[in-house]
Amino acid sequence: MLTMKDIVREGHPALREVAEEVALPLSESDKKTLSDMLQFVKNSQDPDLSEKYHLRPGVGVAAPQLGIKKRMLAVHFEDLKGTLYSDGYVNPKIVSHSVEQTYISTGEGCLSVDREVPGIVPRHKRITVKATTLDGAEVKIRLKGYAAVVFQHEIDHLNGIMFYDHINKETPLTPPENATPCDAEQ
Ligand code: SB7
Ligand code: NI
Repeated sequence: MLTMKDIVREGHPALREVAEEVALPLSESDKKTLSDMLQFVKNSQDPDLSEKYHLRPGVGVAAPQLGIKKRMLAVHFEDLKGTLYSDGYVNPKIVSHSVEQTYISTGEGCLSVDREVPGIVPRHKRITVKATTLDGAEVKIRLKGYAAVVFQHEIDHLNGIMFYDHINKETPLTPPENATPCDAEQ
């Protein structure tokens, strides 16, 4: 079982490297890693398990956060409409995105960052992602608002990008012109 001990923190090189494409079909060992990642995200949101194992709740995790330089991520969350996103994704690729931006009004955090970094993190409001899921299905998913933000945060980890890289240094709390918060309406 994965715990916070397995999560690498700022300073670990894997968080700043471009992760490698994963060979498909998934090897048994990659499949195990990805299903462990999904279970970790689920456990982190379970009140009993998160307390028992001191897990910080998170909506997703990317392989580089385990020090593994592979293009895999897992998410488990519901969007504001109640649609559940709960799967492992391999070689995800944003194939198109809106010009319009969005952001979470309270900013973002990261399991690999043990400090608060205030500031608006501008994201594409809509994205289309192609990926292969944990069970080997090739999918094309259209995401909007909060769900789009979560996938962009995770896909950034596969490219060595941290959420605070997107915060404007001069005006961290000023939203960009073409951006609306995704947590106000959806
Ligand atoms: C805020 C937090 C996350 C995504 C989008 C907004 C994920 C936090 C957990 N992670 O560090 C996963 O990389
Ligand atoms: Ni993160």
